[in-house]
Amino acid sequence: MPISEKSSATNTRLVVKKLFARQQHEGFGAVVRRSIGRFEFRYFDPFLVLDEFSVSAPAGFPDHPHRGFETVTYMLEGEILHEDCEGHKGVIREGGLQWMTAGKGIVHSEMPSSNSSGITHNKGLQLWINLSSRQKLVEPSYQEIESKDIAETEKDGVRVRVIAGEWNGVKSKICTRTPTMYLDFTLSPGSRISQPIPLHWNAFVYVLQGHGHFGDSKLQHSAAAAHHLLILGLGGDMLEAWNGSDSGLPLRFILVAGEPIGEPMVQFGPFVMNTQEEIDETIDDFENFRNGFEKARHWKSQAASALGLF
Ligand code: FJE
Ligand code: FE
Repeated sequence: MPISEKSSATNTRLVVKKLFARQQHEGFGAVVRRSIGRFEFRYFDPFLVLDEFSVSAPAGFPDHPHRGFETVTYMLEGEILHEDCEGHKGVIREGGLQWMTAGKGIVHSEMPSSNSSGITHNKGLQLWINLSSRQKLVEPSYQEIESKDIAETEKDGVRVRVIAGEWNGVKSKICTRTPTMYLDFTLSPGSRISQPIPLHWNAFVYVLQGHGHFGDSKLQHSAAAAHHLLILGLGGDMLEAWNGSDSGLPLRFILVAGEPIGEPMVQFGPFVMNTQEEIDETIDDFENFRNGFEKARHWKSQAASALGLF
């Protein structure tokens, strides 16, 4: 093979699966569009769930536990108040991010804040990322970033917000336990990207707004609009995406990639472990307030108390 041909050989990843995320009810009167984690698409190692959620007070996700993974909540509109049984509390505002490592155990509530009563829709994305067996029982921790502190750049009609990883030398402050890249792109009409993706990582696109084309502009590509999940095949290290709309609307999507953990996964609702035995232990720990769930014994969130829940 001539050297020039060899050195220019990058493989573009193609879309191998496309799913539309329908609305479903979850939590307490909340609406989610679940793409990863639904019956037909249980697990995309290391990703367990991707929900595009919408909540209007008094609905939300009152007191519930987690163990064995991380939740990443990225607000698109409005805000969410979170409180946990360890006394950690805060508001995730529009454009802001909470990266929560549940680890050995967290019980928390995620509800629209009371001063958001005028906001009819509090919308965002919640991604559940699995942890390797070595990290499942780490101490819980949080990384929180306000919108103004999220790394953002703009070039040739492309705006990128770097949630995790790096783009063109712009780095996110988030430290990922399971190696993850999470980018929020907005492409103005006519603009395009050629985006490197680590070779063996599982990767997907979720479209938030507008109409885009994804894949290889010469070989094969897929068109998609809002609420569609596109799974990218392996065997490539690049994604091409472009906004070919004549509508004049921007195209907004997230591109997420993660290093597969490659271990057995057993999920029971908000508990994700490696074996059924560990799930049984987890249920036992939760019911008896042990091994990470101690503080949940006498705890009830202010949000749940205010609503008279439980
Ligand atoms: C959960 C049902 C749930 N998606 N998106 C069962 F609704 C939840 C849960 C959420 C959630 C919370 C936010 Cl803020 C956003 C979400 C599901 O809390 F954890 C279980 N087990
Ligand atoms: Fe939660």
